[in-house]
Amino acid sequence: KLASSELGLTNCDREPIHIPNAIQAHGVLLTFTQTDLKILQISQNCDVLLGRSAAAFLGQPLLVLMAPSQIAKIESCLNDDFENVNPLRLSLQVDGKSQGFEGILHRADGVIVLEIEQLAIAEDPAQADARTVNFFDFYKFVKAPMARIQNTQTLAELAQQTVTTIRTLTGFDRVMLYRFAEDGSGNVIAEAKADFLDSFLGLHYPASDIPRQAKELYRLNLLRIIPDASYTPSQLEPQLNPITGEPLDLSLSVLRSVSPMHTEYLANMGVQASMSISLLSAGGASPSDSRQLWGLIACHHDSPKQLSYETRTICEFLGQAISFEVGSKADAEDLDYKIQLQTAQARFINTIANCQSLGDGFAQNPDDLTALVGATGAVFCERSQVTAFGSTPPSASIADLITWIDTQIGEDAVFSTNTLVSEYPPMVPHKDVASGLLALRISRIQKTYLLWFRPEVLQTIDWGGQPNKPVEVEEDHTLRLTPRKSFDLWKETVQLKSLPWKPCEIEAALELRSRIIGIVLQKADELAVLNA
Ligand code: BLA
Repeated sequence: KLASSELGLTNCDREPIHIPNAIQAHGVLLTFTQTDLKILQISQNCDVLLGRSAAAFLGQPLLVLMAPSQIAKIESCLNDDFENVNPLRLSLQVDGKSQGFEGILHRADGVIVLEIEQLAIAEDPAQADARTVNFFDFYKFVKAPMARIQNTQTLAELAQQTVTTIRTLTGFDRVMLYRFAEDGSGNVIAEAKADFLDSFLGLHYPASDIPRQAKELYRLNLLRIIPDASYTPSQLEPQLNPITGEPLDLSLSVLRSVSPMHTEYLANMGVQASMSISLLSAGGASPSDSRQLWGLIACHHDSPKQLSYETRTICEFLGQAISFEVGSKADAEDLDYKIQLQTAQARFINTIANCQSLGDGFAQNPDDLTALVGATGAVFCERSQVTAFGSTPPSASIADLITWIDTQIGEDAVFSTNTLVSEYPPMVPHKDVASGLLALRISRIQKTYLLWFRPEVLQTIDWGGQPNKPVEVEEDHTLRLTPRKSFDLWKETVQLKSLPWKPCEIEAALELRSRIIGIVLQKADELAVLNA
């Protein structure tokens, strides 16, 4: 196990955050055996929250803690899952007074884990009648928000409606929707926040801010809550699970202690409480094609904040429903984009079919020429005649570029890269227009080429709000543990790169090539007939 002093920015992925041997201090965790309900491990803060030290519980039957009727409830679920009993309403004697708690059960490493939390008494909309929440109450809380969410048309509207809904329901100061990209980085695509906070909208952050193993836990456990990030962790006693001799796997625990890297991050942001709701993608039909973490609804509060089990369940439920909506809206937007490419292509083919030469055709409809693959500039080159449209590197640099492209291009006559300037240094001065290149060779003999260009990512991202000053940090802070510094780190990772070319854009280029060849051949036939 890594000690916290050994943790750094380079080994975040290796911190075993599922076995911290400790929990957050607002609740008590204990484990017991399934066969005789004897207590095996308990967190040391039982003396504060339950009024008795660990020694009073260890080795004892559950009866030391709760009434026989409650034990009977647990026993009724021993061979099943605990969904029907969660949360257990516990009324416990603490220092001679009766106190209300919520108990949450799950299984881990061959034992049963019971997590006990004090009833939340915050301003919690779901709280009023949550004590006796039943199906109808639950339905009441999710019905209207779901209808509003389902009525949205675009992904952007859906994301905005989602953060507004979650903020109304929970009262967090800030609620954001993060979307993960293929490379594990992410960005804030929607935000609902209190007026006194600066906006994080449009901010991008690198993959390392939510390391791989943390994402894996958020895939298994759909809601993560940190009610008070300045807590002192409470150790489990004994440290190892007596049955396995190993640390207890806390992957599914709601109280799991937070990585010190992350508590520092929260502290640097001035955030005291946080909650994240997982959004998963649909996943494929085969078991290996499992559901991936698509994004997170991330919530912040500048003072400690706890939510009742019911409100958390409602949030988790909404998260699952939103996952489905988000997935279908994202697919629909992909489809819309493909249709847009096809439409541009159809119009473009039509233009060139009616022109004397390819060059004329390109000159007549340069907008569709670039739109057809989502580029910002294009160059048509025939023999050494260069015609440029939109934002491109200077014509004088094209001949050398094509000589280099000839060494890269494959049998399929297409070559694409989103790191042109690092692969071909002469383009460095032109990175603002040509960080990405999609090249098509139409005819090797005629030396006919079509090149499309894209600018560096940093020029193209939509800055949404004003991510310029999300948080102020001391200059001497050595670790990059704030969204502000993360954003700088993310900028480093995308420097000299363009947005990647999508498979559908590369296909559109290849399709264009075969259509052009078709038109050229047809024109040649017509000429041959005329000349005969
Ligand atoms: C967890 N990091 C998280 C979580 C978020 C972020 C949302 C989920 C937990 C939560 O809800 O609080 C990241 N939060 C952000 C970002 C913004 C934000 C990017 O508000 C931007 C606005 N984190 C780091 C580095 C490491 C790291 C460098 O920045 C590792 C060295 C680790 N982040 C880390 C770990 C977790 C985490 C380990 C899991 C915490 C846990 O569940 O125990």
